[in-house]
Amino acid sequence: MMSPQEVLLAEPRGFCAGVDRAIEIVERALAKFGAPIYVRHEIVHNTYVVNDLKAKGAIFIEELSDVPPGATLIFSAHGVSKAVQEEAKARGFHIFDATCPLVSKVHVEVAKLAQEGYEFIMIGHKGHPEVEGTLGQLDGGIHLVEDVADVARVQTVQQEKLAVVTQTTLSVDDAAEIMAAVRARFPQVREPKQQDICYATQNRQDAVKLMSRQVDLVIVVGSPTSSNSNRLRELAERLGTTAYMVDSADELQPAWFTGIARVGLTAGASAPEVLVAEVLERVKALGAVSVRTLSGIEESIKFPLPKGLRMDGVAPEAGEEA
Ligand code: 2E7
Ligand code: F3S
Repeated sequence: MMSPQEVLLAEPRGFCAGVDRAIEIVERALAKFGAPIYVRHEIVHNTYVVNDLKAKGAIFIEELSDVPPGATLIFSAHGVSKAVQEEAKARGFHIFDATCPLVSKVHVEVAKLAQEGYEFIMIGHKGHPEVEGTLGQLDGGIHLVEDVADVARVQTVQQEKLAVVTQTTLSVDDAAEIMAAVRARFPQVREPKQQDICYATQNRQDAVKLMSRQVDLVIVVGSPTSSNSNRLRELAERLGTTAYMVDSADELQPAWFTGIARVGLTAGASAPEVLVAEVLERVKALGAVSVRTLSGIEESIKFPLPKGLRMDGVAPEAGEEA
């Protein structure tokens, strides 16, 4: 019986700039203000990250009524609706916003075009916190479509000023197909200048496409709630390669590797590299003797921290309180 011989690592994989920043915001808030620090929703959709921050004194909540008066509150990387933002302000919390700047950019675009009288179609997954946050930038006027069939069902008030926005972590291929259906039904629709699917989603999907062709099995490290991680697993499977998503190395089942020579390994944007290393060790223990990284696009993007958390532990920045 064949056991795994080689592991191919996808590149890029794992943390994106928005996740780096969001986790850093919670860690710096803990260091600067002390525990507890309240976080609305999982800061990013990863069990390990959330448990690690819980151990350091973060408390994750969904309802603002569970946050005590005067507390420090952080919004997750996925963003929040105007209603949540306003309620948090009204309750007087000390707020830090860990919304990914690429999500905030979509929020700003929605607000700007709404001012000009636009109505919207949003391509996204119902119930996902990013989608709730973006839909909640306006009091209605954004029609959510999840697939091509939904496009036919949209009932707009007018069609002269109609714009499309999307969730940042969609399948690039699905989004293109849905976008084509939107364009076919509403030829005058305004599309985002640069698509809303973020660079990290695009790059991780491109890397999985390249890798899938060269392996017999793909393992994606990611939590079940992580949209972008699910898309990576789904993409490999659609390309005809068996693929599993695991939250940690413990979930790997030796039976998956029976008759498999090459294993491809990647991680969603919210999955830490330490988990990838643990999975890699486990696959090596099952027999893999060589490990190779499939070099891909290099990511250098970094997002600045919010004002008030930009200290480096030595001296405050100019104009900032110690
Ligand atoms: C925020 C946004 O936390 P994630 O797994 O989130 P998704 O949206 O993929 O479920 O990954 C990082 C992240 C991605 N997009 C955070 Cl808007
Ligand atoms: Fe932002 Fe994309 Fe990461 S939206 S949080 S850079 S996956």
